[in-house]
Amino acid sequence: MERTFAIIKPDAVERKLAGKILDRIEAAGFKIVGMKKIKLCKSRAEGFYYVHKERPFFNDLCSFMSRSPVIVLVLEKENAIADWRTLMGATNPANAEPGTIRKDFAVNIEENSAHGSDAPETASFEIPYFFSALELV
Ligand code: IDP
Ligand code: MG
Repeated sequence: MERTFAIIKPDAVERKLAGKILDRIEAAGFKIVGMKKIKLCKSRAEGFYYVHKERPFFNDLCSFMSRSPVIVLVLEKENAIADWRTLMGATNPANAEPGTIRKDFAVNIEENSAHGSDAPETASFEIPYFFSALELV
């Protein structure tokens, strides 16, 4: 079993798409082991995305991620990291496969509805950034 970290981003929560995305997560065989709705402040978003701090979109990205609530999740299944990225689709919805979350719901390359860890080391940073062990059940 593997765990990954996911976010239903502000654009999706604002448009009341959280239920549809959670339905896809469960239908794909993920177990939701952690879930909460939170509002990021700008500095917490900056800490989360620190690997992108030199990128030109960093400031806009952190403003977007902190403008309204998100739903943070820990998802468990075999091959969870790769399978969640497949279910989300490509970063840019214009390049995402049909039937993926980003193809169906994303507004654009920034407001792309969902986040997923890209590797085990990333998940090991991202999960404890938002959850204590006691919150994972
Ligand atoms: P990922 O979310 O598919 O792993 P990353 O390259 O890690 O993509 O980028 C993190 C987030 O930054 C993206 O999900 C998206 O919200 C935003 N982003 C990535 N590239 C761009 C860009 O070229 N312009 C604006 N925002 C971007
Ligand atoms: Mg990424």
